[in-house]
Amino acid sequence: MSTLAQLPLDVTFAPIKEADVSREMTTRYMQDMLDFAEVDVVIVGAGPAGLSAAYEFTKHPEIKVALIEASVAPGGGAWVGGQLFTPMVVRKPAHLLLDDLNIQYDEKEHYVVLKHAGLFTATILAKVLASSNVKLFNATSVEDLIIRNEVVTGVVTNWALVTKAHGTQSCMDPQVMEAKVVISSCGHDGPFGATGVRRLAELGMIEKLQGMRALDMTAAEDAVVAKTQEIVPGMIVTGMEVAEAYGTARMGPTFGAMLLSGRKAAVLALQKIQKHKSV
Ligand code: 48N
Repeated sequence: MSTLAQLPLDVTFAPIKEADVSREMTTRYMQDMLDFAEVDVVIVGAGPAGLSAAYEFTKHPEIKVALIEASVAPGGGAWVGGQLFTPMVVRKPAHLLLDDLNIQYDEKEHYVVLKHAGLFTATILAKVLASSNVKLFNATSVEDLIIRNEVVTGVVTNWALVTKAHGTQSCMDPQVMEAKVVISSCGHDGPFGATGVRRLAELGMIEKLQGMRALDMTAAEDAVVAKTQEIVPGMIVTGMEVAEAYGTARMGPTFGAMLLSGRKAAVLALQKIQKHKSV
């Protein structure tokens, strides 16, 4: 029998040793930790901006990327459109990234509407997970940065549940991951909002955060993409973390800037790595 259609409804699974299941998971995860202890790029945060950056890297299999997400479920704010309504609005020309992903949408003159935000998130996540060079470490948080001579050279990680429970035990020390470039896409919201730029401000490496301004869709999306950049040597900021860092307006329930900001962050990181290689 070789297809699901041929499979009877009642089946008998072959016997299995429980320890084998543990060994399969443990060996693969530990191998990933060994293989990704040093990477070309770490992306912190797998919301729409981080996922769009990760998707761009799937087109460059020679670049090793670790995508780190504190939640068990990646996606950030991109599982709903706004106020928990599920359709997603993406303003043109960001629809071209949806075309690249072969995602269907309703087309209007200046924007498109996906029937469910999850259609974007599940599709782009599937592409990232299927890639040979981007590894997702979910349920893992970036607790701090590695900084050498004023240059960001990696991240400090821990299990996200440990990060949230540091007050309960001492010495739950973290892990580390070295990188040529860190892309910070930590968003503006929730318990981990903007953690990358908040840490830079605490360390005095950037001015205090400007904080995102009130909502102005038309101005906000252009500004977030325009200000997606290397905020300090070694770290590129993207997505709504840009608004927190530079005080641009928020855009509310429209996602085009997240998609193109993430893509821009990846291209800037690639240029940085290629420049680094050519010297
Ligand atoms: O969705 P977010 O929060 O962030 P973005 O920038 O990818 O997209 C923003 C978008 O969802 C909006 O907020 C929309 C456009 N609304 C705008 C508005 O005006 O209201 O995703 C960030 C992800 C989350 O999944 C976090 O869990 C994760 O990053 N994260 C982290 N993961 C690991 N370590 C950390 N330190 C960390 N900080 C955040």
